[in-house]
Amino acid sequence: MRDMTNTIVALSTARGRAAIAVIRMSGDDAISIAKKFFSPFPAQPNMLKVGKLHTQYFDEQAMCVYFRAPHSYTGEDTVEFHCHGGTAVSQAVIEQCLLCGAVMAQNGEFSKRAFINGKQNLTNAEGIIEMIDAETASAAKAGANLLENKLGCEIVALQDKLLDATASCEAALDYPEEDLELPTVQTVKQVLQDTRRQLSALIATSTLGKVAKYGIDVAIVGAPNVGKSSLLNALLGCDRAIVSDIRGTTRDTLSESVNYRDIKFNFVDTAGLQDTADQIEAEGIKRARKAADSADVVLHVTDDPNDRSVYPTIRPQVRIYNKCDLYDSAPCCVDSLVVSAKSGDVEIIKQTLYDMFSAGEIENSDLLITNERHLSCLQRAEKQTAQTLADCESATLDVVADGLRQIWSTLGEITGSNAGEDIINRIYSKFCLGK
Ligand SMILES: Nc1nc2c(ncn2[C@@H]2O[C@H](COP(=O)(O)OP(=O)(O)O)[C@@H](O)[C@H]2O)c(=O)[nH]1
Ligand SMILES: [Mg+2]
Repeated sequence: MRDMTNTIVALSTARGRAAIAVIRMSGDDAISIAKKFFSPFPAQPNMLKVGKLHTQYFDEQAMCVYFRAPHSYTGEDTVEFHCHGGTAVSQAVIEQCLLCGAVMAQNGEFSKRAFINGKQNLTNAEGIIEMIDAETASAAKAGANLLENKLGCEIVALQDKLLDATASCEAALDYPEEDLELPTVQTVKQVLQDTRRQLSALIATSTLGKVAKYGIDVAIVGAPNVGKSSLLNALLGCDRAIVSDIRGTTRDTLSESVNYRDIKFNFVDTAGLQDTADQIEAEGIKRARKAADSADVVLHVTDDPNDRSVYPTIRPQVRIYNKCDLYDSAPCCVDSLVVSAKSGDVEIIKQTLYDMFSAGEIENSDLLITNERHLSCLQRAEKQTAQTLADCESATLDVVADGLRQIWSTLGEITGSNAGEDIINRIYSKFCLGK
């Protein structure tokens, strides 16, 4: 592990031209280093103070605030300089910090120190990453819930009950003469059944969690010239794909996302499906099939009201009858959504998909599993719970106690109370520099 005793520095705001830049320094020497070139240094912590920041190249009018350990993000003494933005100023300030004894921080090192100093757990950290990466309100909300430690609290509560159960097993094993074995197994079974129920409920939220975090992948497929590309443009509200009445215009897949309400839709327009001798078109059709098979849902577009064909895919599909403007009265297609890409009104498609994936429930959901690492720990813990429940019937109490410890430890990987250094490093390396 990297030396935690040195003082680290990094730019915390985005690089490039901007109104201000924030440079953050954390560690035992942060305050003494800052005092060497910023004056007047703030008289007390947590207060921004205007002053002169002296660099090798120029003096900068800046603001400075410091936080005393442990009352800072990292849990260490921390200093922040709020300077003019742009590359040269922040670079000069960082150089000044380095000259006076700081070292460059690594990606996520401030947050990693916060973790090591007990200021945050791994789920908090992952919540921060999800919030920074969020492109929709629902993705940000899922991150905020993690940051608020909702999952962490639920996991710790589960772990507490498992620990109590383990303790009662150990008591029964230590004092066999008291004849505690039978009542202990009954209590343990109850705890395991409750744990299993809670784990299954958490795992079940991951379907909606995926929608909140990544959005819904939608492939648009169908015969040539039915209006797939026109539909994509209408769904996006912009002229993205080339539209023409020449068959085979779209040869490659074309992906574009759009937010609808608080959800991201990732649409893929594809080459029209037909028998073809053209090698490039054939490749396009292959890609279309692949896009359909990896989508969450397939829009099977047709311009023939009598077409009842089903697109061959294992994914759910919605039939879209396009070009309804060609008819005086729109034909009735019970099992299709009737639209006109030409008119641009395709709201019904987005609304149908939104409802199909219960996206409206995201807003009211308290906690969604959005992180694959969490999901895999929960699934592993659930398997171990099922096994330990089976052991309650057939194995000895020491085997059951072992099982309980295993579940406890798997759950601990989620919050990081029991995570290996490689996992911790992997998570924090995903952070930006300066976070
Ligand atoms: N009348 C009418 N024509 C449409 C509509 N959508 C597409 N078209 C026309 O159908 C032809 C093929 O459209 P395009 O989007 O390229 O179809 P694709 O091959 O399925 O991608 C073009 O001439 C479009 O202008 C529609 O809703 N109404
Ligand atoms: Mg097309």
